Amino acid sequence: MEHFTSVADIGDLKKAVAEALQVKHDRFAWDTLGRNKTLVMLFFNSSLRTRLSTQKAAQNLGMNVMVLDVAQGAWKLETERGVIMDGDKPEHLLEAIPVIGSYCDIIGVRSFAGLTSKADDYNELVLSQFVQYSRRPVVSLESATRHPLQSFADLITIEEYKRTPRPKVVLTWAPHPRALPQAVPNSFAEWMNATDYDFVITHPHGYELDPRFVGSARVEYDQHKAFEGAEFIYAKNWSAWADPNYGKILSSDRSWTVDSAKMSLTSNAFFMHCLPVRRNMIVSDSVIESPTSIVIPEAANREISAQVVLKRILETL
Ligand code: AN0
Ligand code: CP
Repeated sequence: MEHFTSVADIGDLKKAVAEALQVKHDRFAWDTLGRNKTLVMLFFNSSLRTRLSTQKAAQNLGMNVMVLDVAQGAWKLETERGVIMDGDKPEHLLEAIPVIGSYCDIIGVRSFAGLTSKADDYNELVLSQFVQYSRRPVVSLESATRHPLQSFADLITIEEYKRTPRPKVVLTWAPHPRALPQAVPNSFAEWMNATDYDFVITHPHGYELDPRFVGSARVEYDQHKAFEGAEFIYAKNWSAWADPNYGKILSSDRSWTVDSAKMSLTSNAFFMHCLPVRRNMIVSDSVIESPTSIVIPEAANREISAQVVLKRILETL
């Protein structure tokens, strides 16, 4: 594996899940593979899970890890090409990227969508510069349009918990007070479309995702109908993608919150969310605390997805 930025980089999903379960069975079996190799993780945005799970995964492989929070202590970085740098950003990505690359063997980058320019976000303005200029394998720690380490962990979790070979998996929009990117739902859709599951997306009108990510998924605007017979409910908020409302909140309708009444329409579905989650906006306390809530094992699998990705990259270095 050269870079890891989308489902296309992981190849055969059955093989990837089998490798993940092998790693999970004995995560220290490759503890010399990363000897004298360094991972730098660069965060333009906050993180709890990605930061800890990816660092843990790298340590399981014997790697050294350095973490830089761009907002705390580093120079503010200009990302646009051709600007006169007379503002508050003293350094350009074009210097910062090769400098960081000179100190490490693999670079992880988290850079969310700005939600102001759809073109910048969907052209992956920041991530693509790391791929182009770092001369190092780049691992997405959530980019403007995708969160593949999350989606891979989600897939592993569904494979562990599914009760039928082709479960009905429902991605549902849910309300949130702040505008959030489409990266998590885009990526989840991309990974689910690469499986043979029965995959359904439900959201209010106006929250249509980019058709390139929706792919062959069924879109059902009636959330109750979508939940019928579901075996997995995957909740997430996202802001609008369609023009002219890109990045905007169109609805904070709490009738879309996932609660026990809605879960009772499902086939005793497991509840999933990538976290962090706002309780009683996205999901009720009773659902997230119920025995069918698998958000904690889902988050735990972030260590496993990251370890498979780092292991595969290390095997090519
Ligand atoms: C981020 C998002 O929605 O993309 C990160 C999720 C992993 N969530 C928030 O900013 C709350
Ligand atoms: N799910 C996830 O990526 O969480 P963090 O934003 O805490 O890393």
